[in-house]
Amino acid sequence: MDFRSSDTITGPRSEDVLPTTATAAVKVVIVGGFGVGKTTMVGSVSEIRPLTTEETMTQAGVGVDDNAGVESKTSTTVAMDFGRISLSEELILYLFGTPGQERFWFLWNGLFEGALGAVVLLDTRRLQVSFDVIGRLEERGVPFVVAVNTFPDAPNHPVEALRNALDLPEEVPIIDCDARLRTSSRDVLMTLMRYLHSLAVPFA
Ligand SMILES: Nc1nc2c(ncn2[C@@H]2O[C@H](COP(=O)(O)OP(=O)(O)O)[C@@H](O)[C@H]2O)c(=O)[nH]1
Ligand SMILES: [Mg+2]
Repeated sequence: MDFRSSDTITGPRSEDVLPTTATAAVKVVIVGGFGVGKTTMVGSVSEIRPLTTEETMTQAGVGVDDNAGVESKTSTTVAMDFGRISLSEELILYLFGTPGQERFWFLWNGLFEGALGAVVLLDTRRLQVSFDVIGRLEERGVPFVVAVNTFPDAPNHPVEALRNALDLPEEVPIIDCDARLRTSSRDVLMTLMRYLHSLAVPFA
């Protein structure tokens, strides 16, 4: 397995050291079906070099993993992606990207433990691949926002149509993003934090 960012252990790099002003650390999970951009988002937004357990896909996955629509994808996240971002001088988010394929879902319980919230990434060409994760979050009571990742030939559904298709309540934020861009991914996380805040302080 290729732990790309931890090949040599030489002590902490300066970017890895937490700012002394940090007072709160929050765990956030990035979820969604296979190939929706989870690894990309953790990578674009993380201040530390993200740890990713990406493996080259092999024949063994043929017929097991559903990669319809993302046939050009040659690697896949086996266990998880891990990154970190400071949203302010005080607030640090630890990001955990979950594996996309159903055969790795046994890892999910641990990944959700202690998570304050989640980002559900969507590819509008393949909405159905993210249905299941939404159900799982609802079952576990983990609050989430939905981020529609912009792929070039993806249909552009109005937000209300998406809300209906996903059967989401009015208050759940649905926003567009480009997971490859740091600013866009950061906006998604800010939206999640504002949403979590609104749930904690309903009448503020
Ligand atoms: N056009 C476009 N491609 C993206 C975007 N996000 C991810 N990709 C590509 O989509 C593929 C799947 O992304 P990846 O992050 O591995 O998906 P994961 O399975 O959810 O971790 C990769 O080839 C990415 O380069 C995006 O916002 N726009
Ligand atoms: Mg991945």
